[in-house]
Amino acid sequence: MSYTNPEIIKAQSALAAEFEKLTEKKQILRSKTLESLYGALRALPNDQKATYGKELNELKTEIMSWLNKVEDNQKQLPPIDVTAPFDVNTSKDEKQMLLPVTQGSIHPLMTELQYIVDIFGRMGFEAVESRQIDDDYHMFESLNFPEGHPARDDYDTFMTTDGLIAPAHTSTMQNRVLSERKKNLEAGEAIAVVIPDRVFRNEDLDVTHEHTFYQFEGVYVDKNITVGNLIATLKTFMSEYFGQDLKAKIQPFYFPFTEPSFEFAIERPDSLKKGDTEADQWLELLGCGMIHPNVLKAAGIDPTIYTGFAWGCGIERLVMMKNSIEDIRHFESGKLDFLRQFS
Ligand code: FA5
Repeated sequence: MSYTNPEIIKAQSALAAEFEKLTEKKQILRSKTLESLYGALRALPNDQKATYGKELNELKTEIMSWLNKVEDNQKQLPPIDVTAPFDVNTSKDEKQMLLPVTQGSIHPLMTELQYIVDIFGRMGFEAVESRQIDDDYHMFESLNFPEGHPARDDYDTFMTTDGLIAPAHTSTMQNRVLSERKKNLEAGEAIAVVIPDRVFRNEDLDVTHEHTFYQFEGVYVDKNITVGNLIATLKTFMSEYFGQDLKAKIQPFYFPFTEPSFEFAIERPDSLKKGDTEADQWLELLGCGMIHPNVLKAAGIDPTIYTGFAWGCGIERLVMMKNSIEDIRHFESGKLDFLRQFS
């Protein structure tokens, strides 16, 4: 295939070289080179998207043809007994291979998660994965929720019989990232981390509430950090993510691990409007605030020298806003007609 875009031409030969070296050939679909081309597509002005996107699709088709070729070469079909009655030589597995197969695609939440991490990467934030099982210290104690604190009820989640917890928020990672990176501060550098992962809650389900969903946490600490830095960071992210300036509202809230604490909401599109009251017009996207001095102390950071902010944002709700998706439960439904709209 011949391409005209210099970026795609360069990526094509880099991908071909990468493909040559891979033992697990399918890994080529996860190549950073390919991902960054998709990242670049999203960042392009609308009038350039069509040409670039067309070449990118052609490149993807070319890569699929490399994979198909490898698969064909690997297929060693056993000799057929032509005298046998119909089909007896075909094993169940082989029959499945003969059925028409449609190519799968990356789940829209994972594509968006990657995009979010890319944006923060460009803003100087390092990405760290959270975890799907944790302990009471990280989920509560280190976040200034002592035993018996009433706000623990807001994070009602699943527990194993021996007391391990399926985290209800990505804040469960705050103490770890702060403790591990306090040396950055001593070296005169800020701590700037974004932490995406799956979280779990005992929740009444509705169009904007799931029991299992994705969040990304942000943690930033340095000298002289203020609420102004927090708001500027979130607004920069939101306008980059949505590609436009949005009507946003920041209102006071309470979290044990931030002081002051806020909720950040943006105006709901019509498809997500619930009713006519003022509160119905807004969709809460994230919780945020200035990291509580006790949380900094628990990580060995002196709150009289350093200050910082943190936030935790629901990824499904962001994607819903961007694509006017009316029900959060579509994401986990496995409905192909829903998923195909994103491939
Ligand atoms: C928290 O989870 C805090 N950890 C956020 C935080 C982090 C505050 C750091 C301060 C500093 P909250 O419970 O409000 O806060 O959830 C944060 C976001 O997750 C919500 O704004 C929403 O976008 C999303 N979210 C919460 N519950 C659900 C749910 N059941 N289904 C889908 N998204 C949800």
